[in-house]
Amino acid sequence: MNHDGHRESNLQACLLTAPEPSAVAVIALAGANASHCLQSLFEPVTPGALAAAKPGRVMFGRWKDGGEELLVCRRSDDRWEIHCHGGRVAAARVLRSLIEMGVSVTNAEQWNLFPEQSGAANEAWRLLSRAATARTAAILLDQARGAWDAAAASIEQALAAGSLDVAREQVVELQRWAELGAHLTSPWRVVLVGVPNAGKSTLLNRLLGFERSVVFDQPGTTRDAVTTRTVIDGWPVEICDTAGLRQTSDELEQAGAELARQAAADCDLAIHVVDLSADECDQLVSLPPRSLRVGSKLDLTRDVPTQASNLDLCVSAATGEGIEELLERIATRLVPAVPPPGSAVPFSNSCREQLAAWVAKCELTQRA
Ligand SMILES: Nc1nc2c(ncn2[C@@H]2O[C@H](COP(=O)(O)OP(=O)(O)OP(=O)(O)O)[C@@H](O)[C@H]2O)c(=O)[nH]1
Ligand SMILES: [Mg+2]
Repeated sequence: MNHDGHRESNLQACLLTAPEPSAVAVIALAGANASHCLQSLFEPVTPGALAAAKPGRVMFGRWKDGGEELLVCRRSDDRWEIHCHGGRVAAARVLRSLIEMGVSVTNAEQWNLFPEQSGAANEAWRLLSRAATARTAAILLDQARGAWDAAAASIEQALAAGSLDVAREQVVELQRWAELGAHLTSPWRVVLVGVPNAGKSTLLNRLLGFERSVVFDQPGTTRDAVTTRTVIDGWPVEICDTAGLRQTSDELEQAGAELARQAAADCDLAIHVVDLSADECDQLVSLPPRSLRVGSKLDLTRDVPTQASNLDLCVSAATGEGIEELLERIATRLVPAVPPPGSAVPFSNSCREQLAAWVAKCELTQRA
């Protein structure tokens, strides 16, 4: 309740910072009566009416419940931010005081940081905190700054004017970046498959630059799917090392092989590791359409390997030969083209739904 005995039902608050403890927590408060509400909860060191504070004004003072010293900042006429200690207790106390005043608390996923901007731009601002690399963040930042909105407006305008060809051209351009847009906050999945002892785990460790997977000279070492996140050419990638595939009656090994097959069927790129020093040719793996066949242990083969004609490239995880090229090949398979800076990229579910609707209107084919 506020001091007049009214619930501040038109006010909303949101914890803008991550719920984990940090140096500072930021809580937004928005609504026509926000200054009034804050006045009854916060006591500025320099006495004065919060309602008279200009946007941009930062005030130091005390939170009445608990007495914590903190800052409040007026962002606009009807928006304030409360910057308190970043521990869970401090942020929870501020939120509790607001709830007791009747303020409703909104999930950060629904909060529009910049109400004057579009829903898509606000969504891009929200997703930015989940971008794993500078490269994906730059693409999201373009969308937050209006790249998607500009493309959307232009397509709607063309459709409204009946210029189907103009709209179609722009929609096709957006379709080009749909897959990239789906990976701005979640990594591409790359899976290493092959027979036991092919050198998958050694290759994983070499690609990562540290010892993640156990390597041993006996076939059947890796029993589980071992997943690790990394960055390749600025793109977030999750690499999965798997159990070797071979005919076996060992149930444990079969379970590992089943996991490997599932991972290979459900990935963005499968790397089939083929041991160049082995006698038999490995035919056990059925690969998804997007795959690379990589010859391993190049250092052990003196002559040009006979299997090399079926392979995309050969590497030695032991010496590092071919590894840079493999990394480049992985990057270009995952992201064959990069949108120029400032391009619109369908980055969220709502963008993808909007794109699908335009595709239908333009009588284009939906891409998977
Ligand atoms: N000389 C040489 N040996 C390698 C290379 N890569 C792997 N090896 C060796 O090959 C053996 C098997 O390597 P792993 O990486 O464990 O093979 P894997 O495919 O993960 O095997 P499983 O987990 O059993 O399926 C080990 O003794 C490695 O040291 C390489 O590039 N050169
Ligand atoms: Mg292994």
